[in-house]
Amino acid sequence: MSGLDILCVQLGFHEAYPDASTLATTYNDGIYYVASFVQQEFPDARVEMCQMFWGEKPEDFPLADYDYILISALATHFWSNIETLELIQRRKGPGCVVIMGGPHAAFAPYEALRYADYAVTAEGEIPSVQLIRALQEHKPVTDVDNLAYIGADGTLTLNKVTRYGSFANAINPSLLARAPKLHWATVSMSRGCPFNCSFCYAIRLLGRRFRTKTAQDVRGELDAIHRQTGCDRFYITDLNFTTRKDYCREIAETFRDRDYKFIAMSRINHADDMDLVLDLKRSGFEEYCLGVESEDPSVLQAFNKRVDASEQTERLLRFAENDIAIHSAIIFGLDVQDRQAIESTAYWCAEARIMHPVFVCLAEYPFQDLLYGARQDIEDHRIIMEVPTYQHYSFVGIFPRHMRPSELQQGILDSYGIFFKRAFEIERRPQRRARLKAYARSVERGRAGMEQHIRFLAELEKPYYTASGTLKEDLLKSDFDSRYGELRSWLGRSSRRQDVEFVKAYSR
Ligand code: B12
Ligand code: SF4
Repeated sequence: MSGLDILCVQLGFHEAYPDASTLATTYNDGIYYVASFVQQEFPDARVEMCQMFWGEKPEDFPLADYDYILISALATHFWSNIETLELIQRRKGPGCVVIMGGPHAAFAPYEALRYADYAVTAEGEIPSVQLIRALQEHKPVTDVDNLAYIGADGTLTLNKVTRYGSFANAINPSLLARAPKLHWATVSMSRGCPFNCSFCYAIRLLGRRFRTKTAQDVRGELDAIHRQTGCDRFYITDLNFTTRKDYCREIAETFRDRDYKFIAMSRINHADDMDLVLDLKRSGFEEYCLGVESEDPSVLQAFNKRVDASEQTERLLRFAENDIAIHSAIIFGLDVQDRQAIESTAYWCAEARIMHPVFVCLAEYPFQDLLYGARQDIEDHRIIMEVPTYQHYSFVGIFPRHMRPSELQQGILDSYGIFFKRAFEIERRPQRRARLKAYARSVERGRAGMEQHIRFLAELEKPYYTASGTLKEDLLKSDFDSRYGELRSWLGRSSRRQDVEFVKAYSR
């Protein structure tokens, strides 16, 4: 398979709706793992990367010359770059195959396939290689794992879901050769998470089996990225990094002699083993992104979080006392959360000394139950899709039953004010106050987008709420049905909801 020309594209954010949180990353690692693996399996291929997060544009690449164009996107990236996707369609060579992967292709393959020949609906390395091989050898694609495409009969075809046992893939640092100064380099050390939180789309992408790379391989990978980019801060994208304590100890030991800093994702129970937290801290693990979600027991129960709400505050305070900075998404939008509940949760975040709460709106994809037999709490008709703010959680993307979407968005915006006011009263340590100030600045950068979204929502919601602010659900549903009824019937013909093996593999 010599001489293949392959372009990998990461679609970027809409300029009016940036990801302004302190965690905004400088690249998403998924496409880099796919590109690195493809390069490794096809050593004679020329694999290039176009990173729109850094301002690179597909039109600056010789689009007509590529045999394959691989595109990665979240929903917000997809709907913010329709023009770019159309441009790729126009300018690509006649034989070029477009493959789309990442979260949006996984959860809305029917949208991805408007601009791509194939969509990959879960882990992408092995399927990409299987697909390119099959196409190069003129073989059928029916056996390619995790693949979605429009079959000869015009229906959406969903191939089998495969969860892989181990993975030893590393980012090829040459793909980062044009990187600007990175504030984080994103990498994965493990994949999968054994929990099963109701809203979690992550386990649908990467599975519930927890698998790790060897600590030595991780060290080699990070050192190579550091040599290439100079970056010594790593964002570990693992779904639940602290799943296995022995692995954490090994990683801590492996990086003891390095001067790297890490942020990792974990669950709040990590606070129960302060010995491990401090051991990791000695190797640079000073920040965590925790799935706190709420302090409200009814919210936690609704999400199947399996944590004791009464211990949330104490555990968070333990992190603060040990100078560990906690980031967390705080989810609003459930029926039990009225304005008063939103305000007290925002205040509680400061009291519990979370350093970077991100107030977000509950979000879901439509048709997940229909297509995959997956749990879906928000009905199709209540989801606001096909806009640049789609699944960008800082922006309300649902029609709540108990308040207008614009009110919820206002509540999200006001939560930051409530949080910062109380946090500055509580935090005395200069380093923590400086962090809070920096965070307040990054939140400010997102304000214009939120205000713009409030205006958008206020127009959109007008027909659908009574004067007292209750959702006119029948009207909303009948409008949705007339708009998407045909799409739903078409998707219904591909539904895997009754396919027991498929459903089991999809959620596990
Ligand atoms: C870690 C994480 C973060 C981190 C870091 C993200 C990063 N890498 O830059 C933080 C906290 C910063 C973050 C922020 C956001 N995130 Co996030 N995040 C995740 C999480 C938990 C893991 C992502 C990850 O990197 N995994 C490891 C890599 C290896 O997996 P991967 O990216 O999925 O890639 C694999 C496959 O998808 C596939 N693949 C990917 N691209 C391609 C391309 C091709 C061509 C092919 C064939 C395959 C393929 O192959 C890859 C390797 O197997 C996911 C859930 C998940 N994926 O499991 C959510 C997730 C991706 N995030 C999500 C969202 C919405 C966001 C935000 C927009 C939140 C917000 N502000 O509203 C921001 C956007 C930031 C950004 N830079 O894009 C949503 C996306 C929903 C959607 N469909 O659009 C997800 C799915 C969360 C969820 N609902 O479960 N996130
Ligand atoms: S702990 Fe996190 S990654 Fe695991 S299922 Fe729950 S939300 Fe998903």
